[in-house]
Amino acid sequence: MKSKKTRITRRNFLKSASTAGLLLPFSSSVLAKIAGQRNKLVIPALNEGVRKGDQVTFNLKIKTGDTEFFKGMNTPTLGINQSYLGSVLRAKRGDTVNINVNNQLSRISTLHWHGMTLPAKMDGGPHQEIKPGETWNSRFEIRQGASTLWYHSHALHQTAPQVYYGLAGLFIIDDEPSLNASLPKTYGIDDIPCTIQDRRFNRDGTLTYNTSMPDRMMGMQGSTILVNGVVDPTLHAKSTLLRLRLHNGSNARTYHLAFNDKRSFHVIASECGFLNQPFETNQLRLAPAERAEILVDVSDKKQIMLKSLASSGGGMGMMPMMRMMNSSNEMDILLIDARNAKSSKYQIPKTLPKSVAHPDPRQAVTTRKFELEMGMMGRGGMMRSGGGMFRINGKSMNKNRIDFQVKRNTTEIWEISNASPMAHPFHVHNVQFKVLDRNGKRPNPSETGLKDTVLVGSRETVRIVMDFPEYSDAKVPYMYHCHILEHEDQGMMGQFVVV
Ligand SMILES: [Cu+2]
Repeated sequence: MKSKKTRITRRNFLKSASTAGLLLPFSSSVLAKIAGQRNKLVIPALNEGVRKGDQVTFNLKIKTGDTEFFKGMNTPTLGINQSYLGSVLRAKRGDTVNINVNNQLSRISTLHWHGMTLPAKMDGGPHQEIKPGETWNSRFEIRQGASTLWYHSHALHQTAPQVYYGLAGLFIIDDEPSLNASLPKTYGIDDIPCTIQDRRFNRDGTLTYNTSMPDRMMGMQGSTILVNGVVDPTLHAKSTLLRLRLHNGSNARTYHLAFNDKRSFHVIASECGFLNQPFETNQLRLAPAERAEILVDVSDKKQIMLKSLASSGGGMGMMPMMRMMNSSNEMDILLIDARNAKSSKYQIPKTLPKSVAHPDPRQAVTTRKFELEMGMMGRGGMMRSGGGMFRINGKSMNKNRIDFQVKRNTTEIWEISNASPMAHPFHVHNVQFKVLDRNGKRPNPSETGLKDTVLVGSRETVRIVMDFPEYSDAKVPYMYHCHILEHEDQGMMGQFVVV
């Protein structure tokens, strides 16, 4: 990915978005032929802010840009301090971060710190709109453990297109146990951020975002995979033991990750922290907004392809048409070329750092129920009148409606049921939760760490438990929502306050 200094005006950006529908999308293989070769994986710039003791200041600019995904073609994009996506922010538990976000777009935007525990007015959700030209200041103390969080636009009804065009980046949190751990931790060398996205391009290299009916129903998916904004990426491994921070930054696509030679790898962390111990597997499901850290042993110094396996769009029994739309073919994600890798001083550890206590379901004071619904039919096949196509507990998002109150410093169990014919990744702001069970069964070991997003399959009920921290604000709410961004924008979102 190369970026040009050329300023792209809002008019150009809008024009490319609006004419997109007139152009036929290219398949990724055709574009790969144009590119003629694989591209080096870009490691996003690391932004550790300006530090004075434990006070860290970040200055971020949301702006339009021009990105060369394909040789000789400029794609109008959005980015944070760069043309597409943002640099990787990094801070430590105990730091107070002071983030200035300047919006250089000619439309409203926001930046939400996804996975972060913080006061509601610092969250960067739909209630912290940044008007064109204005700067929003977000200041909070980092109180949670080591984790790979991210940040992205959360503008009401505009999140999906803004993230699609590039408003997202990673936010890494360190703590003493993680910094002292015997794990690969040299950024860009053996500790590699990987933001995985799928996009749809036109023949002229512009991005397509013309959501048709199926795109609105299933969420926007594309046939071209980007990792850190790079098409057909190759990671030239410098070490024989790699720690990949996998991040699904896609609007709607769930990946079923595996290597082409079926080699096993070790999952060491989920969204908000380390697992109790490394979990060995050869396949990992990653829904939109989910993250996982994995260790991959490439000491055989081969070239291996990280792929997403074909999926059947499971659980779509009642709607064959939608099942067809939702099923996905096998896709190449990232080629790892380990032929020149140097021997790592690390090995797969037996144990992992213990950063923070996990919530205890025995402490729960309340169990709340959430029903995810889409389409015209509500529960029991009753036709819905009003309320929109995408709902939680029968209601579409309304910025002026607070759905419920939570008491600070308490523990709650949330029971999320999905009556719709497709899976939805459910995300809760401000908390790190633990998955208790799926339809009464224990979750997969890769889901036993702290999380902020959980995929709820069709006709599945998932129970999660979480501690609500001490922050309270009777007026400014936190969000809970589906992280298929088109669903979120169309109303599959609600609001709670902590008092
Ligand atoms: Cu959804």
